[in-house]
This record gives sequence, C-alpha cells and structure tokens, in this order.
Amino acid sequence: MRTLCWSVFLVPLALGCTGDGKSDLEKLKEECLSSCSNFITYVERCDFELGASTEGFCEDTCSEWNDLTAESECEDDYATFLDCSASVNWAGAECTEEGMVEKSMICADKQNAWMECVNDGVADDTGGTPEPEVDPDADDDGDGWTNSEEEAAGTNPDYVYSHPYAGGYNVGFCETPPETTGPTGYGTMGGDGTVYEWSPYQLGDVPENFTLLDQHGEMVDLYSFCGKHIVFAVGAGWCGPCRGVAETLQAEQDLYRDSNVQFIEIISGDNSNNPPDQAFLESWHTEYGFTDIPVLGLVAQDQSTWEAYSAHLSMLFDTDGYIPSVWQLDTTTTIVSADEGNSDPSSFLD
Ligand SMILES: [Ca+2]
Ligand SMILES: [Ca+2]
Repeated sequence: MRTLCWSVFLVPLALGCTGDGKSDLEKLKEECLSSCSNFITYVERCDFELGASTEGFCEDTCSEWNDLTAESECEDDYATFLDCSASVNWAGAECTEEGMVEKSMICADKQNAWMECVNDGVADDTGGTPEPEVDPDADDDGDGWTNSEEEAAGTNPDYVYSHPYAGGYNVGFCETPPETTGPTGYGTMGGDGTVYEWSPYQLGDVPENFTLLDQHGEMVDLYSFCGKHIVFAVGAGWCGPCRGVAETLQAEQDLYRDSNVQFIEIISGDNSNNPPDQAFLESWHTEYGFTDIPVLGLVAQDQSTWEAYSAHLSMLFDTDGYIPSVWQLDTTTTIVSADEGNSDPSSFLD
C-alpha cells in the first residue's frame, strides 16, 4: 500500500499521455485530466490536516502517511511537495506526452525527498535498520557509570572521559577524545643570570589529557570537559593575585554556565608552596564559595633537572614563569587564550 500513491502520481500520468498526441488529442486530454484530477484528490486526501479520507483509493495509505508525515518529521518535506503541486496548473496541462511528462516531473524531486523521509521513518518503525541493543545496566565505556546513569546525567555512555562527578561539574559531550598536538610554544624566563627556556602550550595547541585530584577526592580529567568552553587558572596558595582570580571564578561560572562554559582552578602549591593535599583543595573550594568548579591539585614538581622541572604541567601551562596563568580552550579543546590573564570567555562564545 505504501507505494500506491507514488504509482498513482507517476504511472497513470505517463501512461495516460502516451500516444501520438494529435489524432486522439481529446481522448488523451481526458485521460490526463482524469489522472490529474485523481492526483489532486489524492493530494488533498493525503493532507495530514484533513485526517484519513473516508473513501477513495488511498484511504489506508493516506491514514498511514498522515501519521508518518506528522510523526516522523516529514511534515516540511510534505508541505514543500504540496506547495510545488499547488503551483503546477495540472488541470490546464498540455495533454501531450512530452508536456505531461515534463509537468509531472516538476515536483518529482520534492516528492522524492518526501518519500525518502517517509520511508526512513518506516524503516525505523519496522526495525528495518535496527539500532544496536543498549543494556541500561551495562557500562559500555568502562567509566564506572552505567549507560542508564549516564543517559540520566546527560553524559556520553560511549566516551570514557564523559561521566558525572561528585562535584557536579558541567561535563561535556564529545564522541571521541581530542587529538593532542603536544606543546609547541616557546617559554622563557631569566634568573640568576641564566635564561631558562622550555616548550609550553600555545594558541592553537590541543593539550594532552591530564588527570588530577579534586577537592572531593575524585580524579578529574581535562578531557571530561571536551565539548565545553574551558577556562582554567593555575595558581597557588602563596600567590595573592591567584587568590584574586579565585574570588571571581564562581560568579563567572554562574554567569556563563548556560553558555556551555566550565571554569577550573588548578593549584600548584599550598601556602608554603608544597604540593596541595585534598584538605587544601577543600579549603580553597570553601573559601571562594565554589559550587561546581573543580579545584585540582598538581603533584610535586621534580626539581632534580631543568628538563624534568620544565616538563611539569605547571610549566606546560606557563609561558613566562609567572602565576596566575589563565588559559581558555574552545569546545574542541583547542587553546584560544594562552596565559594572557584573560578569564572572560565572552569574546569566544557564539
Ligand atoms: Ca559508562
Ligand atoms: Ca561516559
């Protein structure tokens, strides 16, 4: 039944217009007009706003198509086809073979688009192209959260970095992890008459993932925020200006949360510049009234060689040897602001 209206549209018109078109012109015109009339009737009956027709050759099909067009988002395609059909003067069509074929094809592409849409819906409805079974209790990506838990949280059950956190962070939704470029920048600072050089990240780089302890005792991945615009500040307890940045972060998070932004605080040292423990991260969280900002602690920096020292995360995200270092990464985890002291994401948002 599904192909009935399709055939009614094309075949009778084409058949009705075969012939030499001259000696039996009147007869051909009558056949063609009849076909056209049927077609117009069919179109009217198939209009989902009219509901199922109570009589006629395509009643069942119309009813089925009404549902499909209304429910499977084919409505626009169908309306386009109807608009096209309405623009064609079917009743006044030249009843020659060439003329009718040509006119009958005027809206064929619109009808094709509509039918493809309808048939897609049929395939889905009938399981013609079934989706793989998803076990709600399974943990497909092995991130510790079941598929149903992830669906409820809006995280990606097929992406290991995307999962809920106890801290209530605004986790992103990427299909695949970002492809890192590694650090390609140039950093330098002087001291004791020596010039130190290293390779930090720079604009356009995609950082490697890092995994750091947060104030709730969880390990947090940078790549969990792929899909979000990320602003992070690297600071330390002993650094007054870093505390100045921290004072503004939750207000900025509140302002931009709905604009797909996640702010992150990274602490390189406590008040004595020792690696921060969880208690220190918690105290930072409390002091600055964070509600959904991770406070992540950097691990100790190997100071045995410059090479080891400069490979530490705190140096990869530092171009001048001064903190606070503020970085911004766009939704593809590409660096768009590199240690420029800019924690305002507004110029980077759509
Ligand atoms: Ca999972
Ligand atoms: Ca996941």
